[in-house]
Order: sequence, then C-alpha cells, then structure tokens
Amino acid sequence: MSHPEALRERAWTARAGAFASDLLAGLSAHPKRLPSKYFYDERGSALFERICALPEYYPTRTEMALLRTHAAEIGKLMGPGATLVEFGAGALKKVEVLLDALGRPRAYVPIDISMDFLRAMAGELRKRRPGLEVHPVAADFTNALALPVIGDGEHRVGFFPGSTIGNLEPEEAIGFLRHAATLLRGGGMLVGVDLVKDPAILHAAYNDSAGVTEAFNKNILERANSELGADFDADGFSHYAFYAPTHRRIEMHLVSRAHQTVHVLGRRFEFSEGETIHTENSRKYTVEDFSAVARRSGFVPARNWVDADRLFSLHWLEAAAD
Ligand code: AVJ
Repeated sequence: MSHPEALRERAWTARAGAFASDLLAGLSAHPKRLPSKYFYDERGSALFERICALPEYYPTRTEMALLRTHAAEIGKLMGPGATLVEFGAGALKKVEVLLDALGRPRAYVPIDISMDFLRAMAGELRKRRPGLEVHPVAADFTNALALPVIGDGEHRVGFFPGSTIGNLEPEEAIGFLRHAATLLRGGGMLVGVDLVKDPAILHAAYNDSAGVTEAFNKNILERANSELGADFDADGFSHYAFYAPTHRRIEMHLVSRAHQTVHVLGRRFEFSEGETIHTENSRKYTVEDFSAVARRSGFVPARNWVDADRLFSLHWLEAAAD
C-alpha cells in the first residue's frame, strides 16, 4: 500500500469521506446546514478569488492596503529568519507583502484545505521566489495539526488574513487560537479581522451585483453532485445573505424555491418551500472584542492597525514562550 497511487487514493477517500459525512449530518439537522469550509474545492477557491476583486467586497483590498502601509513595522515585529506559517493560504497573494518585509524568512508554510489549489499556487510562488523554501501543508486547520520542523532554533510566526477567523463562532475561534498559540509558542501571529460597520456596506459585500457570491454559495451543491453523485438542482435554491446584528454576523443561506426531494449517497432529503440550508457565518468584531477573544486564547494582543474608514483591522498577537 505504499504505492503513491494508493496513498493518493487513500487521501482522496479520507477527504471525500469527511465531506460525505458532514453533508449527511448537515442535511439531517434542523435547520439544515453545511460547514463553509466545503466551499473550497478548486472551483470554489477560484470563485472566492473573483469575490476578492469585486467592487462591493471591501475586505481584500482594505487588508492589502493595511499590509502594504504597515509592512515594515510588521516585519520588525515578526523578526528576521522566521518561518512564516499561513492558515487558509488560498492564492498566496497577500503573503508576498510580508515576505518582502521579513528579513530572510527561513521558510514559508502555507496551509490550505484545497490540496490541488494549494499545490498549483505553491508551484507558482516557487517560480516567483526561487530562493524561498516553501512547505505546503494540505489540511483543515480547524483540526489539530502538526507543522513540519524546518530545523533547530526555529522561530515560527503565523499569518491568518482575510477574516477567515470570522467563519468560526467566537467559542470555536478561541479553540483554534489556543491551538495556534501552542504551535507558535515564543512567536506571534498576524490576524486580519473584519469590523462591525454600517449593515448596508456588509449587505452589499455578500450580495454583489455580478452574482459571484451566489455562484460561490451554490458551488457547494455542485460539488456534492460531482464528488458524491448527489442530485441537487442549484437553480432550485436562492442565494440569501443578510447581516444579523444581534449575532454580529453575516449569515449565508440557500433557500429552497419549492418543495423538492434530493438524493445523496442513497438517502432522500425533503425540502419544503422556503426551507434553508445555512452555509456560512461570517463574524464581525470590534477591535476591543477581538482583543478580548485573543486574550482568552493565550495570546497577548500587542498592536493593531485599522484603516481610516474603520472597515478592517490587523492584529499582532504575541504567543508567550511557555
Ligand atoms: C473567506 C470567510 C473571509 O466571510 O467574507 C466571501 C468568505 N463568503 N463572500 C467572508 C465569503 C462570501 C469570506 N471569508
């Protein structure tokens, strides 16, 4: 079984298995739900890249501007010769600003759930930066994970941009951050966090006029069809995203347009007209709220940066040495 083909097969089965069991569990729940991490197959990751470039979607460009403006200071805080670990790396675009600002980074460890996408992006990064050691890790970082050991006296720093932390409810975020603080002991982590703001701005960002967010939301149904042989009719569902101020979060849903029956892996699921699948939460924080979450996770919030319109924030969190 050490044949590479067999290993690849086994890795595929494990991933498809997790999607299958989470899909069956989510469709059996009331209300129905699906974990948002399953948006990110290769097509979903590409759709997300298109979202980042939409005029209504302010987080990406605002965070990029913050990174560019404060790169030198962030580079100093991270320190020279660091191993940079990125959680939920995606297209590996934002990190280049940091790599430029870091004094001779020892290595770069991008972690992403989409193995094919990660491999392709790591290949391109290596071409752009032949001197950089790149160690991609295909993993779901919301589970416990082991990082490659690059060498003695290694100094790890984390990068968790894009407000991906917003996909986790605060209690889950604390669980993840505690784990990260352990992995990064003696270093720190830069976290990008979307801020509470005028709900109209939030609403527009998740209801773009080009319909890319709608396609991204529905991609989870297409993925169930192509990977697991389900028979979802994506046109039978409406994309519905709204800001819930009491939870300080955007919720994304797929709402059934009619009564319908869907078959998944030999099971039948009934949808009544107007029934929803809750596909994503995207939490928004104030600077103070997020600092409190970081403190409860064993980090020391040492520095933060916010743009002039108070749309988005970057937080440098220190991880104590023990
Ligand atoms: C990648 C989780 C930060 O919540 O804004 C974008 C995902 N969903 N449009 C976000 C997303 C719909 C995005 N995160």
